Amino acid sequence: PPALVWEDPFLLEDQLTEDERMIRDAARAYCQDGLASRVIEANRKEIFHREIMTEMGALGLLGPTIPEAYGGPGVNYVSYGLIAREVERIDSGYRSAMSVQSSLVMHPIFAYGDEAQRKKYLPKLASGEWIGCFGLTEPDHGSDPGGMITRAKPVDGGYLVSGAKNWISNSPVADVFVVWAKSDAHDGKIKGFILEKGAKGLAAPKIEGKFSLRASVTGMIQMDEVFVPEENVLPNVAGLAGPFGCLNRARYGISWGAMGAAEFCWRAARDYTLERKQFGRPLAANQLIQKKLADMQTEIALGLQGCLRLGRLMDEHRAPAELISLMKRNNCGKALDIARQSRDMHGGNGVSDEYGVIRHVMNLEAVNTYEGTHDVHALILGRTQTGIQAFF
Ligand code: TGC
Ligand code: FAD
Repeated sequence: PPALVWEDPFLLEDQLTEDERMIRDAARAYCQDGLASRVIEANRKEIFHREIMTEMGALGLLGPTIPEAYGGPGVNYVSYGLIAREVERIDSGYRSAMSVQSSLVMHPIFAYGDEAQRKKYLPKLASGEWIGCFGLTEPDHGSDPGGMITRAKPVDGGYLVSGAKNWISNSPVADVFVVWAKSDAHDGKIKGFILEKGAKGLAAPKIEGKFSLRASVTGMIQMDEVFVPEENVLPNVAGLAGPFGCLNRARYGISWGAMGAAEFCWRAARDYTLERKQFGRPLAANQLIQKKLADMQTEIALGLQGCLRLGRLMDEHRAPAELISLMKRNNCGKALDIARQSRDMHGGNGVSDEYGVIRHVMNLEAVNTYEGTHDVHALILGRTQTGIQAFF
């Protein structure tokens, strides 16, 4: 019988096209050579290295699915997922900065914007010259964004937007803010507004004391009657379907990304326990250790296979939102478990940032919470199979 390739039990590699492998290899090379060396300092000192965005832009990692006419490379969703996996293998904070830019800022401008908006914003976001952020969550409305209180009131030539958004990736360094607000001119429906840095009444203070995703910057968006001209309203969407159309794509990328982080932790646990001797033999010689390695291998292999299938369905426009919830929920939860186990298997060294796993544990706590918490995705899945709404 054929031998198992322990690193890749389902031979995922065989299921990728040559183009997909090339894109993955280019992303991997940049991540291993360009990102890995900066991440310990970035995490320790909470530094967001701004130039990472222009480096990623130059390689076509920002807005990978956006067509070339708007500055993107126009690759498929499987490739986007493979990129997210490589970036998050290094750090979820870097993947966060990238996926907000790609799925939550470029995607809505591309999908819901008009031609002038696409031409104005997308090329500069694709190159990383501009950084974008996405404001949906509010201090009092996280899992229930439909309850938001941010409002847009019509005035001559545009709108005055007032309200506050909380826990917004990239906001303190953002040039472009995609903000979701209830619009008085649209029967109170949620509309997307593009705000620009420097607008009067707009502030984006950093959230201090964040012990997760420290290599990515997170802040608030405070808006006090910020004037937004009519041409900066996203014309082609209204209602929660707008932000959720973006979240579907970001959640999909996170499913792959979380597996990248999990793979790092699994491989680190294997290497460490093979190397480290206690009681006169390698830790890896113990049954308890091998069981943990087997569990990690199994969950990662299944998780990646699920991601690939979901990516193929996305590329065929056949992916239901609830399937994205299933993968986001499963892979984030499993990655967090794997990171915690790996941390444990590293003993005392596991709490040192030199080994990387404690950073992944800290990061994955936020990844398991944002873009819909683990439990909120369970409620989405429960609703689909019972027909019963259990949110309230
Ligand atoms: P519900 O009644 O379910 O739906 C309201 C309207 O929205 C539509 N919709 C979707 N459309 C497309 N894709 C989806 N996944 C959709 N989910 C809902 C739905 O069809 C309906 O449309 P319409 O036209 O009929 O009005 O709404 P609900 O208020 O009961 O919502 C409940 C719930 C839990 C599903 C939802 O609100 C939810 O998913 N909550 C989680 C919130 C969340 O994910 N926030 C993310 C903020 S952004 C972020 O975290 C970025 S971190 C990024 C990083 O740094 O990487
Ligand atoms: P809550 O909604 O208050 O939830 C608290 C707890 O209650 C959770 O365990 C949840 O599962 C549970 N819960 C909630 N409702 C129910 C229910 N009906 N039944 C059972 N349990 C329930 N948002 C953005 O808009 N843009 C961003 O760029 C962004 N970036 C982020 C970056 C970071 C680092 C973090 C931490 C968050 C970010 N978020 C962003 C916000 C994120 O999406 C929210 O934190 C998330 O949706 C959860 O909302 P909440 O924090 O208000 O928690």
